[in-house]
Amino acid sequence: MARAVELAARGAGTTSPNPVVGAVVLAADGTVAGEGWHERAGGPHAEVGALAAAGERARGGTAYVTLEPCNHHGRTGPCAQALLRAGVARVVYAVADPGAVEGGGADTLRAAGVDVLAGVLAEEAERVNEAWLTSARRHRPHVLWKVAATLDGRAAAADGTSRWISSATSREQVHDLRRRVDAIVAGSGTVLADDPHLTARDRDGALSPRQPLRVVLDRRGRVPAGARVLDDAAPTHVSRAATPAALLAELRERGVVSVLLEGGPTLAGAFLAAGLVDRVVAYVAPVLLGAGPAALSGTGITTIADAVRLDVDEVSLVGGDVRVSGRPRR
Ligand code: AOF
Ligand code: ZN
Repeated sequence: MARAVELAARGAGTTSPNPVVGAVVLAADGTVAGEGWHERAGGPHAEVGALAAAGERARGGTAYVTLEPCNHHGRTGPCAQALLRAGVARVVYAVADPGAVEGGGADTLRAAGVDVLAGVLAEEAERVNEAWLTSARRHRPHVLWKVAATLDGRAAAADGTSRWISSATSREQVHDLRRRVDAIVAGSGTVLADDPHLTARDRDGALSPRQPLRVVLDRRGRVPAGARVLDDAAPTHVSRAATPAALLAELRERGVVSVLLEGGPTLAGAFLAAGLVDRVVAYVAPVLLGAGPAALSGTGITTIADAVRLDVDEVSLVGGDVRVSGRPRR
């Protein structure tokens, strides 16, 4: 299953609106007979790739899959049936498919006499597929809030200058984050203050082949026609949605599964206050200012008992910055 999770990760950034899924098929003697992963929506499911590679060796064998095999006729046939046709004796999967139509593959397999085991390495498989699972369970896009701040929690100096607080390596990593999401969201305040481009670029500034949708929340129509975010480097959606929830509903309508929330402090505060931040990635730079705007505001929190606390699952050093990633506790 650990290998299946590794295979699933190969699809990161290319499968939307579909999940990332990995599969390994063992022959009856326990040797690896085939591997597969899902590469893009509309393409073959992970199980189908692994079964094709295994051929006749799948008969009497075991399939390890990171997501419960599907039960539906969608763009491709149901994997539960493909596993039965291949004569697999045992299916081990990590996470149940929350889909009303897609789910239920485990029951189909059990009813046909296959030995089914669920929940193996569920935590790892949840993590690799976090965006899609959140979207499928909550019926709204997954929201990752990325923030860069000084050690004393500021996003800029008192005169508004902010280039640069975080390291060059941290800023490159942000482009990796952008490449993996369907949409980047910023508020009109950030667009007016920084005139960001909100595109995914490589080291020498060239645009990545796949660009996320740029989204600007501009309730009062303040964004000027010449803003860089409105150029033709990538599609842009200017929204007048009244709340973060309404904005996410609009984005879901457009097929968005994952959102990177980038700016600024007030918009992030509104998302947090609404319980609509699923993961925080903070680049904390070893830099002190002592004055200047906070990296987060407008949460409405006034007392320590109401603080948003994170369950941190990753801490690393990135070009001298401390990168902290975690999920707000609900
Ligand atoms: C995938 N890849 O490897 C597996 C999936 O759009 P369709 O017809 O390809 O069906 C997508 C659904 O199938 C998906 O939302 C999930 O419920 C299930 N399993 N999907 O894209 C895969 N195993
Ligand atoms: Zn399938």
